[in-house]
Amino acid sequence: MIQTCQTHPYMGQKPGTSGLRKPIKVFTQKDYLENFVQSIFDCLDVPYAATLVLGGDGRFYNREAIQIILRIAAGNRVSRVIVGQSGLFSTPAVSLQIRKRKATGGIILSASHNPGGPEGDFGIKFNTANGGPAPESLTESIYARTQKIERYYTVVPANHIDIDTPGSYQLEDTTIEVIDPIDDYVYLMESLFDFERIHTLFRNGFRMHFDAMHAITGPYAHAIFERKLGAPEDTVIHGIPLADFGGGHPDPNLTYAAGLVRQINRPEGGDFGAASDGDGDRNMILGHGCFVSPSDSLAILTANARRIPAYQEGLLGVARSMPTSRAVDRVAQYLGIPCYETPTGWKFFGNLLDAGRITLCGEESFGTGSDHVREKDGLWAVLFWLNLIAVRRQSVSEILKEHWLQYGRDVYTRHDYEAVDQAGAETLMAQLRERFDALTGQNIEGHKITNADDFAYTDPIDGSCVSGQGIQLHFNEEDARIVYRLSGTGTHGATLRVYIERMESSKKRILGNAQTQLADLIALADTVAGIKTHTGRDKPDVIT
Ligand code: VG1
Ligand code: CO
Repeated sequence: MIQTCQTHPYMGQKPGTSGLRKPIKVFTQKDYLENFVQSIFDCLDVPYAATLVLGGDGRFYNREAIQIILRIAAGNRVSRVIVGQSGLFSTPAVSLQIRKRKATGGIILSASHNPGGPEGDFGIKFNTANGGPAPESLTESIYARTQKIERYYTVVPANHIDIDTPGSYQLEDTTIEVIDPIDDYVYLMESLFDFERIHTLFRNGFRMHFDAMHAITGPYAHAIFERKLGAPEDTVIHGIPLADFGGGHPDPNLTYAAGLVRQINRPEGGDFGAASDGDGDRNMILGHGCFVSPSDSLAILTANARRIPAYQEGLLGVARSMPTSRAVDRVAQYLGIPCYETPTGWKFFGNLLDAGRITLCGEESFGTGSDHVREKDGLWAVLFWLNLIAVRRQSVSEILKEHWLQYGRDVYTRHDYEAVDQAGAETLMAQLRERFDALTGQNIEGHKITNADDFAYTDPIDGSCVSGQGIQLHFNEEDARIVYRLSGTGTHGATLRVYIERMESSKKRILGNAQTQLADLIALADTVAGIKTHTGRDKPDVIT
């Protein structure tokens, strides 16, 4: 029943920061998905000997895509495919299954925080045997393959596998195992954190709201917080995964999860709020009347790791992506452990984790994780915070405040200009690059640019190099920095991200509002780069 189908390459099947993401209308074109998946198999050494893990965040087209991929896997005589029941798996849960089953890799169907539904986005990501996102070298090979592809292998007739019922199925030579996507993940979390202590916290009346944003973490969160940890039944909100995420934008930040923020900040709103994104790898942490920036969260988890069962022996080292604030660097220095600075994207942490150089890592974009899997992990971060609160018996804002008083505060903000004109955004970046020499040493409105560069990275483990990862203006005299980069996950025009930070150690100012504290640098970011001129926007779409 295996058939060879002729096909033609599509231009532009180039994976970005995290897999291939396109509007659903692009993905559903004839053979578009087939081409990309066959290109993955063409880049695997021995596809027929492979075990693959497969699942997605449940967005529109998830179910159809699963069936297509199963047939192509069978067409390529892949030995075994492990599928999450109903085609569902969170990104960290896929990472876990790949590692647990010693699989060759996994395919994740998600465009993460991008909206879904018939007008939204779809995405596909390949993870390798360590459970982490494919490195650049592999995504480049897959992309090169998509440019030449002339055929794919599939199974005809197009029999459907019953992915809703756990069990074992056969499609030609391929065994398909449909498994519960949640149990193993819950078990892993129990092995890392003190569930007994968190249970006691809830028993004593601690109130939390977790916003699953109608995305993949709903069922995981019900199982963990309400059933395992005894939190009240209304703890998880928007807990039913929907193909269009209820029309929302499943991105846990102050703009797209504003409802949760309002809820927590009401007088009786609760002690703790958290949210995750489309595919369950991001997290937002809120206390009553308080927001923990992801950069601060990484620093606080690092400083407190020894209080958590899984990390009580201490940390081997930590890493952060370049635009993430330097808060964690200060903690690493205090602890005397190495701290690495990597380009944006989780794939760059993989080698450091595999080589045992780091235990924790994170990004400013609401991503935090550890060596327990090879993806960032939203629920893991929430459980870490709960465990910490249970041990320290303090509120989120007390923990945050104490941290700042000890280490100083890297006051931080990110301004996103979404879906702006591509050419304008590229000109902005190009003009900055041309002016590094001229900018260095310049004093603009009382701020001295001590150095300007375009971030480049050499992987300390395999020596691979990447460049052009974002423009940094350093203001060393005031311990400040402005970073400009273009997003690699958007699907419309360009998205400009501007990251601004400055160290504040004056006790009087340490608790101030970030937008106010950084107002001078925010204005300077526009003066230097001409954001308004090049994007035509006078304010960002999202401020975090
Ligand atoms: C964004 C974030 C980056 C993150 C990536 C994938 O990329 O900035 O830190 O790793 O999304 O996250 P970009 O190129 O748009 O800035 V996820 O949760 O969308 O897989
Ligand atoms: Co995500």
